[in-house]
Formats: sequence, structure tokens, C-alpha cells
Amino acid sequence: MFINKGLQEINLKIVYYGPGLSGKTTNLEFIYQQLDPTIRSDLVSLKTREERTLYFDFMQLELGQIKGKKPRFNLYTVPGQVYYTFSRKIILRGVDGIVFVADSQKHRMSDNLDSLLDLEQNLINMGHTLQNFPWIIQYNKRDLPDIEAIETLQSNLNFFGASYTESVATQGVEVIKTLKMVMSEVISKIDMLVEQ
Ligand SMILES: Nc1nc2c(ncn2[C@@H]2O[C@H](COP(=O)(O)OP(=O)(O)O)[C@@H](O)[C@H]2O)c(=O)[nH]1
Ligand SMILES: [Mg+2]
Repeated sequence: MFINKGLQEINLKIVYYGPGLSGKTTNLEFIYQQLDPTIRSDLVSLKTREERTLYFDFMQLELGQIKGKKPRFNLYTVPGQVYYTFSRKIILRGVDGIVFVADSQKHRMSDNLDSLLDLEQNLINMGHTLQNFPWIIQYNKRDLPDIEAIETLQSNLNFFGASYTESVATQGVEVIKTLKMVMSEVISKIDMLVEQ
């Protein structure tokens, strides 16, 4: 979080985390299409030739007011592929809220878990814990045939009882709901920190 007292702005950072190909970039692309250009920036994506996220995707939103200050939400995605460990650490710096985008397909369960443990370790190294951090889980790709039941995903991944959504990011199902949910987690936390 960065508060610019002169401009009465609060900069908040939300990171979409999760294994490669779980749908993080697709979330941002849908949000970008839906929102009025006057409240959002361009979507900046650094991609490889194969259309995979190379470093990150980034977009900024300006919404409403918190105690007279303008919140500016900076949305990022991380590259999920295992070997981009360093990029993920850098992108997580100063994070205020996280959406963990899980791939619901059965064969992606171990990738989900590896990515979640990687997230937890990175948070611990930054002096946070998953238990106390504002984060939610998005169970994505609910439209595909060979997916885990929500109860199974819940018992395997949601060990701290975080809020969750069931999405189809390619169709925009529960994408905005996910964003609103993580924003309210973040805001409820900073409400206590930001004085009038
Ligand atoms: N069927 C289906 N495909 C999805 C869904 N979300 C994302 N995808 C596809 O999964 C692939 C990877 O998505 P992407 O957003 O690039 O994943 P990222 O690596 O997490 O950024 C793309 O081909 C998307 O179109 C979904 O909910 N359902
Ligand atoms: Mg991506």
C-alpha cells in the first residue's frame, strides 16, 4: 500500500496468482473489456511468442472513495510456470490482496497445490502468512468436463477457509464478483489502517 497524502490517493496492489494456464490473464482481459475506459488504464501484457505471460500483466483501476481518499487498484498477474520463481517474488512485493486462480481440472490438482505452497512460502519470506492475509480462491474452468467437485477442491486447497468463487473466466462468469470480493477483503483491512 502507498498513500500519497498530497493527492489523497491510496495505491493498492492486487495480484492474481496460480499455476500456469489457470486463467489469470483471461480474468484481466475480461475486466479490461467490461470496465469504462475512464476508470481503467490500458492492459499491459508482456507475452512470449506463444502468448504465455512472460513477466506480468498490469492494469490500474480508480474506483470510489475510502475515507475521502481515492483508491487506485493496481492489478497484476504472475507468470505461473515453475521456473519464473524470481518474477513472482518481485511482483508480490507490496501486495495488499491476492486472488489465487486454481485450475479446476482433475489433472491440475498437484500444480494448484505446488503454486499455493509457493505463494505461502513467498508470503512467509515477506513476513506475512496465508492465514492472516487478504486473499480469496477462484476455482476456474468450471465449464470443462473433467473437473474436481468443489468439496474436493475446498478440502485440498482451502485450508484456511478463505472466500471462494466458481468461475468460467473465458465467459466472464464470476470474474467481476471475484474482483469485488478481493477488493472488499483489502478495503476491510485498510479501513482500520487509514486515518481520516
Ligand atoms: N474452458 C476454459 N478455458 C479457460 C478458462 N479460463 C481460461 N481458459 C483458457 O486457458 C488458457 C490459459 O489462460 P490464461 O489466462 O492465459 O492463463 P494464465 O497462464 O493463468 O494467465 C487459455 O487458452 C484460456 O482461454 C475457463 O474458465 N474455461
Ligand atoms: Mg498469464
